[in-house]
Amino acid sequence: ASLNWSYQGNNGPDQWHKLYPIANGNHQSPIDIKTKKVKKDPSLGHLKITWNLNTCKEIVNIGHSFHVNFEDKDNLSVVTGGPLTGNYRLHQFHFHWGQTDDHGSEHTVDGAKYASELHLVHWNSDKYSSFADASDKPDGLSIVAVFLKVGPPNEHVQEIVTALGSIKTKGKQAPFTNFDPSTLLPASLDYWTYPGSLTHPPLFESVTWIIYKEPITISSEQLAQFRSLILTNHRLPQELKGRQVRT
Ligand code: B30
Ligand code: ZN
Repeated sequence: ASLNWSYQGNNGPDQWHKLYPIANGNHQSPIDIKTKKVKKDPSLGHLKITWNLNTCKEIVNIGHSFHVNFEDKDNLSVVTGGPLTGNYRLHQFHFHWGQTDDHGSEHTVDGAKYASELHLVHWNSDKYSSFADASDKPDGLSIVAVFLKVGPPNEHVQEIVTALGSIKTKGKQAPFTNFDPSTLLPASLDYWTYPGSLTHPPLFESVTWIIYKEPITISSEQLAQFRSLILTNHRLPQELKGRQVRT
């Protein structure tokens, strides 16, 4: 069902619960990460990321954002290790941003907002047969998140920004190939993890979040290009409701 939720106005985030009651659930995302309350867990291993640039397929304007979609019929691009059991296959990535450079990330760190946040969306291919099948299961999805702070232009983000020129209106898509998303990762491997949800409808509580601590940079001009699609597309932090963030 194409139900008309939005980021602003009468169908904005504070109304989502009317059509999606899970919006008030116990495992909603994003959250504010309170670094003093994070639990050090020595049993958490390194995250193992194997992304193959040949699986990158197309870029699509979906109205409230744009997606870069990946071929996910086999395990060529996967994340495993860390908090995860088994292989999670890369399905798509996208960004969130705000109307001005001083906010736009979904997760916050001790209340601090970044200008943007990258989400690399993976599904559990050991247990489920597709993204759609996995997306409402408690162990169905894992999303790797990277914060972006304003700084020098990012040459890898620029490849994406340049492609936006060919998908200016909702529903448009263009080939986007040979892009290696690991060029968008920070140098440090340190991450936080917690159990949460999709950050917009259908808001399923199916996500093992993995959030890199170190941000990458994006320029003010590049953010302005994101805004030429939609002004803002982020949800505010939700209640932790007893969940534990681990590192
Ligand atoms: S997020 O990464 O938590 N922001 C969905 C995926 C990721 C997030 C939020 C929602 C999702 O699955 N939405 C419904 C299905 N999608 C297709 C898709 O592949 O992902 C349709 C859509 O928005 O319009 Cu996004
Ligand atoms: Zn997202």
